[in-house]
Amino acid sequence: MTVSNTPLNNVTAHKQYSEMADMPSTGNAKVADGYPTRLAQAPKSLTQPRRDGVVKGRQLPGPLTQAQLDEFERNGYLFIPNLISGEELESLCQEMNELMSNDAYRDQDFSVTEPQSHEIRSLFAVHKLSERLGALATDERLAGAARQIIGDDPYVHQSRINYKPGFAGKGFNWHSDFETWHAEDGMPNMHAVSASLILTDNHEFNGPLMLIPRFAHGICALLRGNARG
Ligand SMILES: O=C(O)CCC(=O)C(=O)O
Repeated sequence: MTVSNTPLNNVTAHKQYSEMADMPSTGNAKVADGYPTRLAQAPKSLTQPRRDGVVKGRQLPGPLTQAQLDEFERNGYLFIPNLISGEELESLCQEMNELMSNDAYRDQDFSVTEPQSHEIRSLFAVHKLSERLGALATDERLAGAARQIIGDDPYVHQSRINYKPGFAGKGFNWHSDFETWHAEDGMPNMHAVSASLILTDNHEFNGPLMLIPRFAHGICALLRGNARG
């Protein structure tokens, strides 16, 4: 069910980074940025090593096997076919389509609208716009996997639907999610994981999400003005 009139600011506050057990308070001390980016000049090496562990909660209970955690540790991603199927998949697709056809969501600061067709291309904060999608945030298949990877109770930093029709509309430039969260949201460390639910068929010709194996083991520093498009 879509909660179309949920005010976006009417939400319970989430645990902040500074409150997390493994984030010591710095008081007024200056802390060196472990992942400098958006630089004025090209650094000697554009890639920087990762300073945080990749899989931090191996010992925690959850849906991922040790072999899956190994794969995540090795490649920086894990692909789980058919995680969602049947009626559940149909109802999520229906919810996605209802959200996209809600005129009130066009040209909002939480949506990206295609300039030509005026169709919604991305919707942000969907765990607050939709109860159905919000429930996914606490679904053990996702939250449990996130807990095993980050080694901590997860919360949602950001959620979105990317509609990405094949052959039409704008694409997504190559980017690192962490680089964006670090530079734009102030996320200090790699203490987060992205989960993408692919709800429609993806082929190499209709705009699939493409990942670079082992890229999550480091970060690529960007020059100023060179952020994602
Ligand atoms: O779906 C895509 O191609 C890119 C999605 C993505 O990386 C993002 O929204 O940050």
